[in-house]
Amino acid sequence: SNDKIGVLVMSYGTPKSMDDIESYYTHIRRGNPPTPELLAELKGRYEAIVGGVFPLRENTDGQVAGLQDKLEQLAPGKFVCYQGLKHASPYIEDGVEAMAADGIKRAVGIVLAPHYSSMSVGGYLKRAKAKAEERGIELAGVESYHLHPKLIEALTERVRNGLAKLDRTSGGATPVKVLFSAHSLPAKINELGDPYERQLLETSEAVAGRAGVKDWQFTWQSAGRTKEPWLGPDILETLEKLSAEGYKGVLVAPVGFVSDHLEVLYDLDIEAKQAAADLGMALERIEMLNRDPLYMETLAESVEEAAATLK
Ligand code: FEC
Repeated sequence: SNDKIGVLVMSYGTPKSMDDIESYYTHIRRGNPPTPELLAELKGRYEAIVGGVFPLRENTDGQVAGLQDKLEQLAPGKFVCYQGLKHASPYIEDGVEAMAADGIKRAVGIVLAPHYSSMSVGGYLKRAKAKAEERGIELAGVESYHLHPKLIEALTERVRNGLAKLDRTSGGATPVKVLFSAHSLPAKINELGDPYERQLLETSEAVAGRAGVKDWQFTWQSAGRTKEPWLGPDILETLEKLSAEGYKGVLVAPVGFVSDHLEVLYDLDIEAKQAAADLGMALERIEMLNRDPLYMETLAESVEEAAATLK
């Protein structure tokens, strides 16, 4: 057996290639293939951003490597990281199998998303725990780290830099609104007492407070293409309102995401930016965390804390 603690680092996953988009989308839709229209629309969005590379893969690889380095500094020889993806290979279950093959008996599961929802992080942890149990591995899950001081510090720095950039690119346009955002989820989560919305507001408030931003609000983005109601208002609706209220500049801070990927590079940088321009507003977005050292420390410290609960 292996005395090291396995760290299952979980992320969303992205297609391997343009030809792989259909099977990836089918997995997201729990085995239901998308209609030709939906598939064409998604392919169009990837074509607009990728240029042959799916950035989420490289960013997740970098985050896993960065976390391993940070854990090695904190506690030499104690932890070994494995990757497990929700919708692509290596899947969450593959990551647990790899730990089992290495003789790992104790593990921590952490998701590259700071806020807990039963429909997001809860789903990842459920799959990880089920497989770990089957393989006789004790696994402690990190549910959220949305108020970790180093995460707040990293985001605060990005909001400050983003405001300076917006000021430069817009020629000092005012007034400016800071829009915190995250991936929408079906509205029914709130009836289930889900902490997702509350945690997102807590992160937004903490960052706005530290950055000295008074004029901010929270909005949703990237709602799914299904008939059920999703949490709103959506960012495109919010932009229309802001324009009607006389705003000239918008800084988007997508605090629910930690990486450059489709939902940021397309939904914000292309779609929302164009919508803002059509409404006469300048729009910039904060830089994503990717492999930021403060984010790596946030993850490493959260892993150590969870590891302390293992038998
Ligand atoms: O760059 C990439 O290749 C992947 C970008 C990507 C990230 C991401 C994160 C989250 N999602 C969340 C929830 C949902 C729900 C549905 C849903 C659907 C999609 C589709 C694509 C997609 N998501 Fe995603 N998501 C990313 C990509 N997501 C593509 C399918 C087309 C579309 O609807 O746009 C709806 C599923 C259904 O139809 O039933 C729900 C949540 C996150 C943030 C937390 C996390 O990272 O896990 C929540 C990145």
